Amino acid sequence: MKMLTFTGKSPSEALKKAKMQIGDEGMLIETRELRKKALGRDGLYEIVIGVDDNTTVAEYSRPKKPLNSQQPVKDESKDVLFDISNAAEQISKISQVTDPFSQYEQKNDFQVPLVEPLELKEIKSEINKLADKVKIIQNMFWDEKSPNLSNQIPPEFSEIYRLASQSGMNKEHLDMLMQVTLEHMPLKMRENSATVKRYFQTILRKMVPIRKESMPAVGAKKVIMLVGPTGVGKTTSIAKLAARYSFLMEKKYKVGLVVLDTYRIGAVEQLMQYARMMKLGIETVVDPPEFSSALDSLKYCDCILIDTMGSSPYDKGKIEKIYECLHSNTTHYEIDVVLVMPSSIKYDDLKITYENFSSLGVDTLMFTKLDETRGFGNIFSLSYETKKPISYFSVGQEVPEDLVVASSDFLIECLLHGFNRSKA
Ligand SMILES: Nc1nc2c(ncn2[C@@H]2O[C@H](COP(=O)(O)OP(=O)(O)OP(=O)(O)O)[C@@H](O)[C@H]2O)c(=O)[nH]1
Ligand SMILES: [Mg+2]
Repeated sequence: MKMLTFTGKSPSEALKKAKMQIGDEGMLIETRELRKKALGRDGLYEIVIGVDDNTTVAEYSRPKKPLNSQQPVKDESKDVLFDISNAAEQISKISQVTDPFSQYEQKNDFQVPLVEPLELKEIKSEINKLADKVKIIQNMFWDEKSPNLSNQIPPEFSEIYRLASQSGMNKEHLDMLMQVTLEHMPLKMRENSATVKRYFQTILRKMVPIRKESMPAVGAKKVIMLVGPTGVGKTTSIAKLAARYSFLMEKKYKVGLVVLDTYRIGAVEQLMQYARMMKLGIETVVDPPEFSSALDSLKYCDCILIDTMGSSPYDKGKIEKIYECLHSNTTHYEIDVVLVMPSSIKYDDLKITYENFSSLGVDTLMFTKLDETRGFGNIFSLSYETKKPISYFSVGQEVPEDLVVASSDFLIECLLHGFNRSKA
């Protein structure tokens, strides 16, 4: 076997040269990095290809035979099993580049020539670059410019700036995020809006506080109280959670319900119906002193879910009643207070709502009606501002399926690309 050496700015380029001279007959023996790629300087790579002694090195012309009828490369050594086409794939993986000249594809166990020649790929790549430029130009006409940052925002950032500002995100948060992205993003990544968007998406994900769902250990309890304005979906969410904990998880938990909402005719009946359907214990509380005994009578349960009366942010009386219940709790159960808010209201209104309920010691946030909303920046901003983690999302009226355990991936996907049920 003869050893031939080829060099190039990348392993792919070296392989391309090899392919031009010896076709697909050789075997990739080794890839070496002779010089690292640095700013303003190309890298230098060397590949060693083993070829049969009889192979003549010449300008390569494409084999006439279809590849699927060619002989596979002989298996001479366990370490060098790749033919050149396979090697290209391997090198791409090693050097994290896409193979710019792979001219074959796998179909039904055979390698067949790709219909897409190199020139076409190059044209496609040029079109992509052009499309990116058009997108950038379009985005330069964004309506709102940041007074503090507009001079510094490069055109490649305009798409994410537009998306984020249209999402209802608080303006200060948006400017701060742009600043962080501009400061920390590696220069190389700024070249096109797709990589800028990916980087921005990663930063956003890291900034959303999320509470991982945790279930009680043997003997322990999970007690959750849902509080929030009227009509936001508290009772529906209690029903979804009850179904999730008692039937839908790997382990089935014993669930009990408590209703504090005895103000409204029908409020108790709404939850009673769910309790009957799922065969769950349910207790009603009219006055705060009854609260502890209601919890106590559900002590056989692993999870206790407490529904409360909806209170307008300006109705301090109802919030005080809930407060009294929480403070009259003589059991040793720790109660997780979940503030439920609709995603359809503006950031400023979410903030007022949060402030009004904060006296209850909010532990986590739950956002409902994501299916009725377009922007999700308000959710991002509220959780970022309050540092309160999000525990669940409600994405529709259906019990139990329209409940999503919170994740930053899901929220940021909604924020940048809109709500998509299939990504929940
Ligand atoms: N589209 C949509 N509707 C929802 C969602 N969650 C709840 N709803 C609907 O919102 C309405 C009010 O839901 P409830 O669960 O009664 O709200 P609540 O917060 O308990 O209301 P009050 O007890 O009156 O304060 C119902 O028609 C629900 O079906 C959701 O995520 N998306
Ligand atoms: Mg209710």
